[in-house]
Amino acid sequence: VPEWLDTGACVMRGLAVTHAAEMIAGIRGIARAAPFRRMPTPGGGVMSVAMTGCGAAGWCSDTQGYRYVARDPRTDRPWPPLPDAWRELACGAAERAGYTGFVPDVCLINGYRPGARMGLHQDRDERLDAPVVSLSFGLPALFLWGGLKRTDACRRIPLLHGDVVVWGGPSRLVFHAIAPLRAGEHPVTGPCRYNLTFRRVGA
Ligand code: MD5
Ligand code: FE
Repeated sequence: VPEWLDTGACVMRGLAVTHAAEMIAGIRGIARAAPFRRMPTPGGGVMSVAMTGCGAAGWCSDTQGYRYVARDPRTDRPWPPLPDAWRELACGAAERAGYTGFVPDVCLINGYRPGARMGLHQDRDERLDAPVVSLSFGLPALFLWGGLKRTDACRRIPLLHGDVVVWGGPSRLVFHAIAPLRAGEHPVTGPCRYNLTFRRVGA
């Protein structure tokens, strides 16, 4: 049941909960081939969130900036394939939110440990005419959802194990952030939160 946050954006509470164990096993398999890593930022820092990914390209940050690259810079190998079952789950979630024909070609996987956070940003390195589908697993996070201007006030939206969010249309370029993860233990993930975002990068 989609719960609309704004035009184009909705949360479907618990939609992915039955897929959690299998998807977390999948994440661990991907991480064996393309390890989680904390990336440098253009500003000279290091991200507190650890990242990996799968599909046609992977998102990278370094001193040069942000971009998608076809090979993992750490291994010089292609990213692991995007599992068909993941693509179908993301496509089905987008469809429930009214986005028909969404075919993601990448999945970015964020790993949060207690204290990890993501600063206020927009996602604009992908195709902006496609939605982003986000799945959360493990420890709860506080999602801060702003507006189209960096200075717009943020709403605080908890994201829990199994929640699915779809952002598209007028909500695609909204500024957003994740507050520092609070310490805890989750029965499926342990002291960790995973966020998977499905996106379209290619034609
Ligand atoms: C997370 N990840 O929980 C968040 C949730 C990211 C990121 O922000 O870029 O990896 S996904 C939130 C998101 C994605 C695309 C658009 C919008 C939100 N939005 O317009 O609000 O690790
Ligand atoms: Fe984002």
